[in-house]
Parts: sequence; C-alpha cells; structure tokens
Amino acid sequence: MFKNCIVRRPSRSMINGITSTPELGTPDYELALRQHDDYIRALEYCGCKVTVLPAMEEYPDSCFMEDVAVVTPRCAIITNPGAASRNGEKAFVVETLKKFYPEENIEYITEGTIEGGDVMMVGTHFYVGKSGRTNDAGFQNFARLLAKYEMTATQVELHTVLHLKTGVVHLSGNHMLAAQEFIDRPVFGAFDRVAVPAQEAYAANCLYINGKVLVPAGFPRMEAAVRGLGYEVVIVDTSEYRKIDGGLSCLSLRF
Ligand code: CIR
Repeated sequence: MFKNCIVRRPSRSMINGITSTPELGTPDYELALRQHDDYIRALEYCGCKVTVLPAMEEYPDSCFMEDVAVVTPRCAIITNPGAASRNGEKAFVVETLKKFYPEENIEYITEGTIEGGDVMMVGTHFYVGKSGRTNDAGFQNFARLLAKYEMTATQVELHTVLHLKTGVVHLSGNHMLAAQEFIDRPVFGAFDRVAVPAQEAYAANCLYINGKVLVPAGFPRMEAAVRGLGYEVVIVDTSEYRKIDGGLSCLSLRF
C-alpha cells in the first residue's frame, strides 16, 4: 500500500531539460503545470497524500523526483545522479524525507552513480539498470545498502532506453509491461509480460498505485491492455514531460 507521494513542481527552466528527442519540440510550461496538477489529482485519487515541493529554477529536470531517491518500506536511499546537471538535486529531498523516515534509515550513495529511474522495486528485490546514468560502482553501493535491510538487487543491462523503467515496469503480482529490448529478456522470464507495441513504447512507463494504474494519454492499445489485466485505469496526459524524456513514474516518489 502506498500512502505518500512526493512531487516537485516543474520550473520554467524545464524548457531546457535534457532531451533525446528534440524533434518533439519544447515543452509548453503552462500546459506542463496543468498536467502536473492533474498528475497530483490522480495520485490523490489513488489514495495517496501528496507532498508538493516548490520548483527549482536552477535545475531544469528537477520535477523528475524519482531520480534523486529510492524509497522503500524499510529505508530511503538518496541517489547520486549520473547526469552532471542533475547531481545537485539530491540534496534538496533530504529534509522532506526526514519527515517520513527516521534519520538512521536514510542512506546515501557515496560511490559511483545511480538514478532512481533505473531502479524497479518488486517487493524486497530491486532490478537496477546499468545505463548511461547508473554504473557498476553505484549498483554495488546500492546493493550493499539494501543488504543492511535484508533486501536484494539484480543488475540489468540496457541498450536502447534512458532508464530501466523507460522500458519495463512492474505493476503488481506477476504483471509486467515490457517494451523493446525487454520483451524477451530472460531476467524477467518469471513475470507475465505484456509486450508493449513499438508505436506505444512510451506507454511502457505506466504507474501502479494501490490497485489502479496511471496510463499516459494517447496510447489506446496500452490502455486496453492494462484494463484487460483487470486494473482501473487513470489516464494522465504527460505530453510536455515526454518532450524531455520524462514519464509517469519519473514525476514522483511513492511509499
Ligand atoms: C533526464 O534526462 O534526466 C530528464 N530529462 C528525464 C528524466 C526522466 N526520469 C526518469 O525516467 N525517472
């Protein structure tokens, strides 16, 4: 059960966020704000209390809260983002996490780099992408911290996506959405995988919360597929965040 979420308002500087798809255009900040309002409402509709942090103009990508911490039922781990322009963001989530976790259960990555978008939690096991943002030393540091809390991790190679959860997402039970290179990956062989069609690859990044699933607007096949698994679907438009490589999970921490 997820009780709490933390989000950060997008900054005007989001138009300068890191992007691999400049052909999608520049984000419309006003529309992004309205989409953020809708996203918060969707999290509340799923039963979460949402803490909304203020925008940080000096960090164009700082609305993507997921990357700066990994929040688990036993501890919170402050990450060490691999993107240089984002690394400083991590300091600004600590005070907020102290309201939810005892200080001794807040851990810090001190070796290597890791971003939360590369971390997929399935119960007490964590799949961690080896990406341009998350390296071996970051993975090893993360796995050592998890072991303190009797949790485990597996490293997963990535070739075509930014973060692990850009391409593969666990919903609940045995359900997993897998796009592109993850459709046939043996490491996820024990899961019942829904293959995300190539034209809808962006919608692999859905978000399971308390029995409901947030699905990005504009992906009818994935919407139908998620409904077909028996979930209530909540549609949220993230078009402006997509322009800077962000999706539904990237916009919050959930615990
Ligand atoms: C970045 O490149 O860091 C941002 N423009 C997008 C971050 C997306 N976050 C995520 O997948 N968890």
